[in-house]
Amino acid sequence: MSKVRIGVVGLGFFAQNQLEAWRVIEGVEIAAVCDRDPAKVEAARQRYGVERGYTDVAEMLSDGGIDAVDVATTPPSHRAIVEQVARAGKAVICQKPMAETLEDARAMVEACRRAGVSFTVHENFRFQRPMREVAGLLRDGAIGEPFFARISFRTPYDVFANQPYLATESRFIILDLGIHLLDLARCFMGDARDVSCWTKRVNPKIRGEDVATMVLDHGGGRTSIVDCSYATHQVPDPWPQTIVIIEGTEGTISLEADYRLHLTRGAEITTRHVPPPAWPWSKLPLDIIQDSVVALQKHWVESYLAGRPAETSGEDNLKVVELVHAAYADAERRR
Ligand code: NAD
Ligand code: 89V
Repeated sequence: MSKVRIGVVGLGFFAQNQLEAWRVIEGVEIAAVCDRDPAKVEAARQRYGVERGYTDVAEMLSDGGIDAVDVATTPPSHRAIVEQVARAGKAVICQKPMAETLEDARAMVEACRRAGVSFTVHENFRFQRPMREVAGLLRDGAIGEPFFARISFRTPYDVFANQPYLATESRFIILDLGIHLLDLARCFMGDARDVSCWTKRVNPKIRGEDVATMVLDHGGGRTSIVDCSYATHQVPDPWPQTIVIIEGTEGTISLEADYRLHLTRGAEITTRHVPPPAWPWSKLPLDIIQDSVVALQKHWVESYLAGRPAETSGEDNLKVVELVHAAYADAERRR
């Protein structure tokens, strides 16, 4: 069977993980790479052995020979590129956040629906190995009916060193990082119908908020707390690990630092170590994120070949984008 031919657009900091991942996944090939910066195109062509390189998405699409486009550019460009790819009739994967505004996100989902192309958001946190384990325990009923969750990501890590654009955005932590955690909350507790939110900027050198606390109502008395901070003094720094606690009618699941997963039922506790598998390009401590990229892209290939939407389809991810904007609106109202 012929391979699925991928065109990767945006060859910056994070795309390197996506390119590495495509190379180890069976049944796909990187058919072309594209970035508006010609030096990045040349570097990616050399490094990943890709014949075709472009500085313009339209040119890449009109040359054909591509089944799907993997968009790894920064958010302001996402809508235009996704709409362009949809018009060309190709499947599209787009990095999170799908868009900066709800209006753009809705338009993107609609454009893909109208064009009849599959649209997936690269929302990878739910594909982290420990998160798959937590979801499996919940699915198996290991803690009965979950009624409370806390999903927490707190760090002093200097995220602006690799992603300087994050320091100048008026909205930072919820849109960039909280979005992953809100998706995890949905994955574990079901869709949320309401969110309350408090935000704060601690770092005076950045423009947006770097601390957020959100409380979600999942219906039926089920609640979760989603909290994140890039301003927390903590040694050792857990970045980029997410800490999870889920309480249920029959037990508690707790994912602690260093991938220690505890299951408590009554007076009994069992503990397992669930670190991510290592890949040749894994670089601690980002290995947890790097492996989740492989897992998401593998899932995408399976879904694409089976003709079904991926778990993180555009339509599904719209619910996370809605939560992000509801959280900002609530935080604004309180201020
Ligand atoms: P970056 O600035 O390092 O790279 C973006 C690249 O896109 C640049 O090389 C830029 O030249 C190129 N680009 C921008 N607009 C373009 C256009 N219209 N046409 C062609 N090329 C264009 O950014 P980054 O930090 O790699 O972030 C990229 C995306 O990845 C963002 O959406 C970010 O939120 C996401 N990200 C996701 C994760 C994750 O774990 N899922 C982690 C980090 C970043
Ligand atoms: O998703 C992000 O933008 C990254 C992280 C490494 C936390 O995944 O900052």
